[in-house]
Amino acid sequence: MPTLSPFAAEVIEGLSEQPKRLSSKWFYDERGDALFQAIMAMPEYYLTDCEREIFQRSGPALLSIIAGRPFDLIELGAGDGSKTQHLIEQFLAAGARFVYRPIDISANAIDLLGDLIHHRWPLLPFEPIQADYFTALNRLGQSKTDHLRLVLFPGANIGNFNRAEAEKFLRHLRSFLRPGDLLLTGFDLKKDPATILAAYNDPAGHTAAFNLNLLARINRELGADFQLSAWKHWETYDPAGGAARSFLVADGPQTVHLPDLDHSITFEAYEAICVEISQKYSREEIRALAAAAGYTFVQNLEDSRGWFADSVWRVS
Ligand code: AVI
Repeated sequence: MPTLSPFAAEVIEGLSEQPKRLSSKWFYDERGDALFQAIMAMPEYYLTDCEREIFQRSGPALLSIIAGRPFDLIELGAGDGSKTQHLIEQFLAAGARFVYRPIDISANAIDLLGDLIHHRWPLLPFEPIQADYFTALNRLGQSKTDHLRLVLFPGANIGNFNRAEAEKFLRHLRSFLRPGDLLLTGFDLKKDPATILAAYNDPAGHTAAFNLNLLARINRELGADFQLSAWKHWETYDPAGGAARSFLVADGPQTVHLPDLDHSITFEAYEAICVEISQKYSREEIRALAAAAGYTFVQNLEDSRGWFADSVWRVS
């Protein structure tokens, strides 16, 4: 058997489990990126607007926590950096001394962001790192600077881990930071279940297309023969636990072949694959997570509706 790529290995492992599952981290190929942009632009997906509002007005609060020290503004998964530019604008207007260090695995995203930053603020120190988060943080850990670090992990990406995985990720992140460094993490807050469900169950079908693209990607990259029309997007929200879950449900019994991997998978009628968890938090749960992962809670920066929190923690 040839050595499997990480994608192939995870697909086979997840689809061999009971219940079947796939990780949402594989959503983001080129088509998935475009579909996620469409999701962020739709009216039901409130998360992006909430966080933009927070970033538009949180510069002074963050600068008062930083208390005049020079700092590195490190952004995990910077993408197009559009929300962070609101913070940069406020930081520069207040005369703050900082270096902008976005981290992104995509060279293309870093290049586009670089063009934009150089055009808008030619004098802003800009030192991007093209790598995965932990490789980049490790590299930063070896640099000699005595700057304080303000690490941004925005966008409710933490919600795509379950509670135990989130704690493990945040602990690991802390191991690359120094006492006194700051972490800002975006959390979608628990709210009216109807509002949450609508954000993941839009009538235009963008979320369904986004989720189905995962099966299409398995077809494209692993030579499988999923029939996309035989799968239906199904969303649930559990208001007690706070998890929105996305499923793809088979509308009849079927066998999917992966000839390149010498593998096939059978599905019973109405068998479901869990493809994403989007965990929502209460304010109390955010504080508890900070403590469990080894941080001191500093402050929640919230939007005017109280739907989203960018929570600021200090490395204890
Ligand atoms: C990237 N992540 C925070 C999104 C979320 O809300 O869980 C992904 C997403 N899935 C469906 N819509 C958006």
